[in-house]
Amino acid sequence: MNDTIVAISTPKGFGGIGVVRLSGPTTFFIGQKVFSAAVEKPRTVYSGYIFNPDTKERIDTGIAIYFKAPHSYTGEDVFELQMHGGVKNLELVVKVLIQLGARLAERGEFTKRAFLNGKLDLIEAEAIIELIEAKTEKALGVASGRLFGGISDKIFEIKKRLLYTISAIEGAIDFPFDVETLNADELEKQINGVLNLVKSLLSTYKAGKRIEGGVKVVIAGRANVGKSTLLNALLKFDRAIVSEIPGTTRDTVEEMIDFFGIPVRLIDTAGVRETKDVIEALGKERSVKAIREGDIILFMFDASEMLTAEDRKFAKLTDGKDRIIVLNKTDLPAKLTIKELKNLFNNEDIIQISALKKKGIEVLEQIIYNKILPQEIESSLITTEREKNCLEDAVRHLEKAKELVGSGGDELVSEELKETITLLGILTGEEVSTEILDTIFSRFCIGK
Ligand SMILES: Nc1nc2c(ncn2[C@@H]2O[C@H](COP(=O)(O)OP(=O)(O)O)[C@@H](O)[C@H]2O)c(=O)[nH]1
Ligand SMILES: [Mg+2]
Repeated sequence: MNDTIVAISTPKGFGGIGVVRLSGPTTFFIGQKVFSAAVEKPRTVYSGYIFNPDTKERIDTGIAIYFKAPHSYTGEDVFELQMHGGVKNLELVVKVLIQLGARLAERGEFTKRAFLNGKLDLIEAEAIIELIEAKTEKALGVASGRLFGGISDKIFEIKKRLLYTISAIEGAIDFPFDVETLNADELEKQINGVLNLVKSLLSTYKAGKRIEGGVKVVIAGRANVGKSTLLNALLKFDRAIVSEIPGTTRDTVEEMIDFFGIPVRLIDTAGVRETKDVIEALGKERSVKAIREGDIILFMFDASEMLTAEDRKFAKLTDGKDRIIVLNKTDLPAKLTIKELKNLFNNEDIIQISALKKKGIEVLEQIIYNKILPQEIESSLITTEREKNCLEDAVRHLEKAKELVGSGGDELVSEELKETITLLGILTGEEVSTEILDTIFSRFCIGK
């Protein structure tokens, strides 16, 4: 990190304020060169104008703040120029700073430097992007919990307990007469304690992923059962085209909604109908894909019609998925009863609605919510697959360690516990590879 990076840190567009940020060794030298007032002290606001030192051309007025290493976001020298929130003025200032020797920052490079300088761990760094991208208040809450160390503290506690156990085992191995040995029962108890902590963290993944990443709820069923009508009822405004002619929903229609705090992508699929119509066939393919990729399927039936072969085809398509059976058009005389459906879908949630008359929608919403988040959510959740994989590997090593207790090979137990510590180190980023780092920080925007 021996070069100085620069980027516009505010979103591209017109706004009240725009910020250009520099970080790296020559930051102060370069920043001061383009700013009219002498920036004498760090962490102090100076007002002045920004200019091109070569041409003496004034670009904008604004304020400058200098953060001296290590007391900055990145842990390096940082210089911030706050100007008017235009596009061209900010771009020109960046151009001038690049001419003075700075380099345009890569995506997430400021945060990457902060991580590499120990300002935050990898979980906290990832929480920053989750916070920026949060689509609902619940998602924001999860991201802030992680940013403020909710997960990192738990990992630290787990590591501390593992180190204690390892030192007890190894002390007993190296100094058998001086150190009280841990008997097998005590050792197993300690490993179990850690195992439970890791497992409880792991169990937060489904909720964490769903709240942070969102949930795909797919409305499926044969043509004309009322899928588009239900989509509109759930969206609370008319979005999809509703028509009496079967097969009018040609494509999948998607809409992102804030579903009681959870970012939900609602997807209305076209009916899977045997047809020569090319567009409809295309829609059909997409709907099969949507069902496959959906987290939760609302599988709809028409109460005013007998079951058809097509309904049964859908039953196959949605089998094994997390689904809710929805019996629609219950305002019409019944030809398909809930009893018949119950026989077909034993032990599954079946709910009766009238999408058109908006009856039963609130109950359906409650059931969808419970399907998305079956348990009360905890305060600290893991949200990424990377975290999940690390913790799953940790569980495997801890279970192996437990098996080895009492076999006389305490060194082997200790080895497994050390492996667990390594995995936790990967999780918080102490032992992480550059490839993983690059993948994580490339998700960020430039200037962050
Ligand atoms: N009576 C009644 N008609 C409905 C209901 N839901 C949908 N419909 C009608 O059924 C027809 C097909 O609905 P649509 O939403 O386009 O079905 P899709 O093909 O599954 O998307 C339209 O004429 C809707 O007005 C309902 O609950 N009751
Ligand atoms: Mg439709």
